[in-house]
Parts: sequence; structure tokens; C-alpha cells
Amino acid sequence: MKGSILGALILIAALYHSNSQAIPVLGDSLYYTGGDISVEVLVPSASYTSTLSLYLFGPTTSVASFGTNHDVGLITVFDPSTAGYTHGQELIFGIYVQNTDYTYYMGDGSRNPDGLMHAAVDDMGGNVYHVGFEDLFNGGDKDYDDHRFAFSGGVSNISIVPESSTLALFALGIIGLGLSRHRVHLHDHDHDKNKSHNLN
Ligand SMILES: [Ca+2]
Repeated sequence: MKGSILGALILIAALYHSNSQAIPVLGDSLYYTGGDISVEVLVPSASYTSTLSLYLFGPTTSVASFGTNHDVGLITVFDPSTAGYTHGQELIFGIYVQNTDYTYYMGDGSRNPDGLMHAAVDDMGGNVYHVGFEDLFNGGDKDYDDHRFAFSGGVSNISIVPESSTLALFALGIIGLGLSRHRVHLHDHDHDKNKSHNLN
């Protein structure tokens, strides 16, 4: 039991892992926390033009677009739940670079055509996240500020445990308790049997 409790604690710690830092975190993700999200186009440092969109994977479809990196100051409000996003789900934003016809996504590099991470998340505090994208195949100069956007509202860089997983953990705990009680009862039963055997 000690082992499984420790395992559960490690699991909880991993699920609640926060990447809250003062510096941009390459390959970090944003998760949906419900309601509207707000996206503002920040000043870019690239000459290329890209469109920022929110995607659903498997198959990949764009469910909302938030302007190009040159629409500085443009603010778009969108409710991801209208596109099927659920609480706790990773929000997969990506830039479609018009000049090269490549799309690069936030998060893990395996999603991208060159297998590299292309976005860095900067936790600004107050539930505001600045995300900078690198727009060149193979990572370019890796400064991750070619296309920059500010995300706020129903977003977080903390991965939240979905309710079903929390319930599963509780269920495992209850089963664990049940098993240890069962063991105690078996032990008592054996003890009684021995007693009665001795009486005979
Ligand atoms: Ca760059």
C-alpha cells in the first residue's frame, strides 16, 4: 500500500506540475480552463506573414483564426468549447506561414514538419501568457519572437487533472482500503479457526 500511495502522490504532483516561470519556456503548452479565451497580436520581429489559428488534431482542422502576425493590436475573443474543446484539454495553436506554406504548432516538436519545437510560452502573471513562434524550417535563429501573441481568459500553462482521472484515483484508494480491510478479516478468520482447532 505504501508503494501505491507514493505512486499516486507522484502522479498527482506530475499532473499538477506547473511551468510558471519568469522566462519563456520552449515547447510549453496552454490548457483550456473554460469560457472565452482572448488572443491579442503583439509586435512581431519577422518579415514573413503567418496566420495564427486554433486547431483540433486527428484529423487536423483549424477551428478559429486570430489574424496575422502583422495585425498588431488585434484582439479576438473565442469560446473553444463551441469547437468541441473540453476543460483541461491542451489548446493547440499554430501558425501557418504564408511565405513557406509550413504550419508550426505549440507544444511538442513531433507535431511540426521539422520535428522541432517552434513556440515558447512566457507566463506574464495574472493569467496572461505571451507566446512567441519561430517561423523558419529547422528552427532558424531560434529566438522564438518572429510571431508573438498574448493569450488570456480561459487558458493556463498548468495541466489540470480532468475530473474522471481524479475520480479514478479516489476509486483506486477506496479499492485499496477495501483490500486491506479484507486482509484483516481473513486474518481474524484464520485466527478464529486456529482457536477453534485448539479447542478441539
Ligand atoms: Ca527567428
